[in-house]
Amino acid sequence: MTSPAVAYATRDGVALLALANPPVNALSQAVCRGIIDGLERALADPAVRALVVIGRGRGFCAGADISEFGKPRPPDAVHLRHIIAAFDRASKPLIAAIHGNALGGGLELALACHWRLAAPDARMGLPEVKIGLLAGAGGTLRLPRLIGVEPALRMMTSGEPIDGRQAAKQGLVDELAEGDLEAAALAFAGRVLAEDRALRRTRDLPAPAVAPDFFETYRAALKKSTRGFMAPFLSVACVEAGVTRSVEEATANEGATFDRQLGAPEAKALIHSFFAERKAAAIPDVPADTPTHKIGRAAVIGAGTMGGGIAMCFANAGIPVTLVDSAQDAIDRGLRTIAGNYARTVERGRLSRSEMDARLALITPAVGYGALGSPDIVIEAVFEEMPIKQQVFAELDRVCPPSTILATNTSTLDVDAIAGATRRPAQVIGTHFFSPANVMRLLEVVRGKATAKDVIATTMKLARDIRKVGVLVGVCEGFVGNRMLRGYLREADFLVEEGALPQEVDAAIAAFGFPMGPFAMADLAGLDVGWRIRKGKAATRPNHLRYSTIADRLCEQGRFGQKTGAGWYRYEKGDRTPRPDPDVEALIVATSAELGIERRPIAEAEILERCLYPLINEAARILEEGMALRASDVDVIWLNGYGFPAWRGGPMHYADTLGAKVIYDAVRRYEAVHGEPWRPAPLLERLATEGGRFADFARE
Ligand code: T1G
Repeated sequence: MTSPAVAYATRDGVALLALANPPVNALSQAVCRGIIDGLERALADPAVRALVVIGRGRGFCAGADISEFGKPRPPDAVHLRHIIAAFDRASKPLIAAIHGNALGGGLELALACHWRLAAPDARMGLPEVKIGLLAGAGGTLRLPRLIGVEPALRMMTSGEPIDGRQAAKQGLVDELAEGDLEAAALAFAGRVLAEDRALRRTRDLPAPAVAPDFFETYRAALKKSTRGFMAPFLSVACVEAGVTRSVEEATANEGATFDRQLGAPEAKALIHSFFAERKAAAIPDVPADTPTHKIGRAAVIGAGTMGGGIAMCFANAGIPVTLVDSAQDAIDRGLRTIAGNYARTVERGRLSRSEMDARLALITPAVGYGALGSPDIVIEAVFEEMPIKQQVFAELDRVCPPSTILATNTSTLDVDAIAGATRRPAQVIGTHFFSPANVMRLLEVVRGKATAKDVIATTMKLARDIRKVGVLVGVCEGFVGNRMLRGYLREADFLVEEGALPQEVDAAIAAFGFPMGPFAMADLAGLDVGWRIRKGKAATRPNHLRYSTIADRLCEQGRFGQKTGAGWYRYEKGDRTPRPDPDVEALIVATSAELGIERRPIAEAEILERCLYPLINEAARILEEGMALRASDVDVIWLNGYGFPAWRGGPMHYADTLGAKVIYDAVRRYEAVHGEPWRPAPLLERLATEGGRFADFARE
């Protein structure tokens, strides 16, 4: 071993440098030191005529060790760039043998080798843009020289990898290796030596030619798809330098650009999200080795929009699922919607016809519970009414084997009360999907008072298996996401009463980075959904609290949003563009007059504070109550379920960038004007007083 993380061996005059830093061979300091020591040893050993770099375990190398970013480095630290420069100077053939992931700095290491072999299903990419960065160790210079500027930019600006077959087709790898990769690499080295091939330094390959306006055009197109992100444009600039300036200048420029971006808020936010998603999987009192149940078969009750989307999640993961509804026409409608969703994905070229058919074949329609059989999990997605849910659960409890997990997709109701309708509350859990369920990545996993740990562990694992981000939350009204949303929507309504127009509030929220503002979002979801819930609560609504009636008045006029062609906005036939409607403005102005409110111009800053600070304040309460395990979980929920701008890292990360004191002082200011709904959460007050961060909050 040249270091605890890199093994060194020789075979017939070829040195083997094996990266061994599980789970993903990230380029930690120990790995970097091991590579440099191994290279120097191989170059100094006259018996060694070539060197193969290979990864042990799951893959080749997932790039720089992200967990080391921002941490102090030892004075003699080995930087990846040093390794790349040493590879460039190497006088003996260097061959990279790739299986599994070769990402970021891992691919850059391979690009600095003279030749590359890969397994057909290897995954090669420069995903740095996903953590707000860019390739910083030669990737922006070397990848275009191998595969061309446009394919290279596509990989860098999307962050999406290509597999071994594509890489071979594009010239990124020189040979595909079926079977024993190490043997193939040693054989390849043998041929290189036998044929005395000239060393093929990627950096010395000719810079690919591009049209004079190529980069301008590329940047213009990128603007449309990467709102708010800087990193993709930095990659374009570095690739441009790589084909227009000298290798030395371009390399220095890339390094400087990378180092600057490493400290940028965008990178900090996206690196925070990277680890936040992985942390969300860890439940303090449910150890990682808690036994989980195999989910070999599922069932979904209710073939409506949510039920159909949930059934697709199982089929997409290869899990057979029975889709149950009470009437044939409801089933037929549900299946038509599912088939339509798949057909659109096929049209967009993101799924083959045969894959579509295979997934549809995994969905078995059924009327009534008779055909349920023995599913390992049943997810209920029926009407959002407690008596109906309890009746369904009582029936499922009666007909399903005792081992079956019973899950509810409720978005607002008390999971414990639903569990109470069964004799197996320990097997009952909430699985709150987000619409459209087959698209949205977020899954709020709701832990009931009695939910057993193996049921929690099984459901969290299932979330990963159906490619969702599972976040564990407690039972409270609206769980985490919707509970926080209430304050945001409340204030948006009040801002409109006080002087703003829906399009002004939406513009401010969109400028902050959300895909759309609260009013356009309400029109998309349908105003009648909220209206039904508000009407259901009218009798118990506290009279002393302010309540905005504008949304109700719109609904009384039949304005339910996009589905009726009019809501807060009006919509042209077949066009989803929200258009301000003078009738709505007139209704708003009349309502303000009725309420005796003198309308005033409202600044963007106030709109943002009034909409975002209630989110943060409510999240502080949620954390105190233990309804969320950690602040980063709240971020994962808002990033994956509510469109919070990724480059801001989520509401709690954003709050920590502003500082609790700033938010607390503003909340107090609004409390003085708007009263009780703005009462600061004790945690917010404490962090403001102590100068603490939500990121460091841990519940006693
Ligand atoms: N650094 C540190 N830890 C990493 C890591 C990395 N690069 N990649 C993964 N991990 C940890 C992760 O936190 C988790 O830990 C465990 O490994 C398993 O990961 C100059 C500077 C490789 C596709 O952006 O995309 O190189 O939770 O759960 O689903 O240009 O991890 O178990 O404690 O995600 O199978 C560029 C990031 C770095 C790749 C595997 N590289 N990683 O996915 O497992 S920047 C990346 C991934 C760079 C140079 C620049 C994925 C994966 P824990 P996992 P997975």
